[in-house]
Amino acid sequence: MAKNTTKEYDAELNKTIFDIKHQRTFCMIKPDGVMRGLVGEIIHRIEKTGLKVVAMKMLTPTEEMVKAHYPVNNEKWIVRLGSKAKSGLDGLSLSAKEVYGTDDEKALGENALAGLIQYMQSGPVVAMVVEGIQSIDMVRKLAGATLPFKAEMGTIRGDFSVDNPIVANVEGRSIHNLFHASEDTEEAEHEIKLWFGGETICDYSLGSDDIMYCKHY
Ligand code: IDP
Ligand code: MG
Repeated sequence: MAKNTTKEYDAELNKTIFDIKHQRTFCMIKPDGVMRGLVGEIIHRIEKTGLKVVAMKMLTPTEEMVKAHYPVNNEKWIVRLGSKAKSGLDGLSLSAKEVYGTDDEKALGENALAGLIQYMQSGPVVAMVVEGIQSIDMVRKLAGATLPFKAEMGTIRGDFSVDNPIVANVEGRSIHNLFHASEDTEEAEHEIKLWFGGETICDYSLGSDDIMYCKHY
């Protein structure tokens, strides 16, 4: 039977709720977001939901860090990048061969990855750890779809970017989509460790916690 008061929660359930409330994700304002002066706007959107920034820094990533950040040796992920490039042609009467010179998803993915590695080193980024209820999915929702021209209005990528893989790939660069967010728990753990390993993740309460939730942990 469902338990309906916090007093009834047993220790195990308490731990589950604690883990949900304190889920951590990694996100990053990419160089185009910083150079367009959107740092405050993007952080504001995260904070407005009730999620909490618990670590943050600005730096220009090295090639080594970018290659450690993205799964550059994962063929499945590279093919997925290629399929995203292809999906830029959806609804257009153009073929991948015509526009990109190939319709091979691995080749398209490798091409996109080369541009991505350059793009991520092209200026300072703001790296963050964000904590809160299902923060991984929440921050992905705030980000919007990878391809800006497909991202819903109301999302960071939808509201502030219009890039399209046809243009990006023909120009030999990455899609400029302002913002990165971990896709799942495995990515979040890897990225938090990579960018903030050995550094302090802050522990504090928000004033709004009292209003949003009934119980503190
Ligand atoms: P995500 O950032 O939404 O998680 P991923 O598929 O993990 O999307 O791709 C990583 C990044 O690679 C994207 O955010 C974007 O900057 C870039 N990218 C994705 N597809 C393409 C493409 O077709 N051409 C160029 N860059 C791309
Ligand atoms: Mg991704």
